[in-house]
Amino acid sequence: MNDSLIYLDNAATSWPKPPAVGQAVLRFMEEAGANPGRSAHRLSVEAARRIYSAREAAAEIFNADPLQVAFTQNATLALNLALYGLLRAGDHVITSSIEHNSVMRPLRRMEKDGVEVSIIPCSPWGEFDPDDVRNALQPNTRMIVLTRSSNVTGTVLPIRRIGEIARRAGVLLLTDEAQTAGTFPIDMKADLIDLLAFTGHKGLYGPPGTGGLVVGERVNLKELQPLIQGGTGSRSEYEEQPVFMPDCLESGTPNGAGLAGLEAGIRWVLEKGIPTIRQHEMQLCSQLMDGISAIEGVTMVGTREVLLRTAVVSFTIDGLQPSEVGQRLDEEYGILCRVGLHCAPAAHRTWGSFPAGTVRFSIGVFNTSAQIESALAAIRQIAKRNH
Ligand code: ALA
Repeated sequence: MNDSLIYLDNAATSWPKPPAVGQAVLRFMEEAGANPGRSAHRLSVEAARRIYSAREAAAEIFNADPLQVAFTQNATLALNLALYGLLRAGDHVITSSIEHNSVMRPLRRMEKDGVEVSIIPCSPWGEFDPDDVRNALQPNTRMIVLTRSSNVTGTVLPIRRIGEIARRAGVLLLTDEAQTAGTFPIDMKADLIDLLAFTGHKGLYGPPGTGGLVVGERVNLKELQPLIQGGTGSRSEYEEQPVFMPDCLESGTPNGAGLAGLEAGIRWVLEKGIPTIRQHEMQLCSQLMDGISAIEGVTMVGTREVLLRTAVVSFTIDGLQPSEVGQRLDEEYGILCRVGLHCAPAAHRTWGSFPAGTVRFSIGVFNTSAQIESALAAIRQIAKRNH
């Protein structure tokens, strides 16, 4: 690891990972590298056992049951499985104006195929009124799909209140937890979530290529059309896809080594405790926001209220393109962040930062207060040089 780097791109993927994650990947390859659930020999059984153990860990962190967890390669695939799996022409779906393209692009495509889409606006200050969702309900509304937290500004949406609205209306609630799994308390049952999409490589500190869709009991599996069909190692005598979880959504050889790493990441997060992780990240986030708001010529976007956000801070510097700022931060200061539109043009329109985008710092558990001070000093210098 390069200690001189300051990594502030944890919303894209977390780095570094706890050492246990890489060790678990290697152990899987060396000790259980066979194909799980396919063969009956000891290595295959061991691979299946380790993947089930990862399923238990994922279920624990979201308060679900292990067999409700279908692993995918990322949150995008999980969201696509839920959206394409359940929405049909003539259905209506409600979403927000701060979604990532992993939600917006499938919905825009499905609109062309006859799915009706309502987009509930979030204010530039992060206010999102659950009553607007309630008022948008129609007799043909099938689903509400919402990110829990904007990947651009960290703004958190009131998922539990929307869950209550969805339950009362008999509508499914799908949440995008790409930014919140591992960084924010999530309880599938208490939050009244029916489908929960997560990625493994951000706040859960697993390897890239891991994630999943948690499918709650209100989802009728007979209505959930699998996007991908194929070998599952189960019911091999049938040429039709099984209709039970997780096999209905998990075709083909899984990423066993990655999932072993994901389990290690989740167990590490569980042991540290999400409240402890969140407190650390939000302390640094406050330090960053206080510092940035005191710099002349620098404008932050989104809400400043720490209770209503995750540790993602977006800003612009007068007279400079975000890409120029990002390049200077990297080349001159060794500070790594993400600039531009963050695959979320709708969100940037909401925050008023479209089309140029922003410079985004996203904090992880391994960042320190001293690193935030260095990042602030760098922004001060860049902003000053530009005046
Ligand atoms: N969606 C990820 C991000 O916000 C990749 O950077």
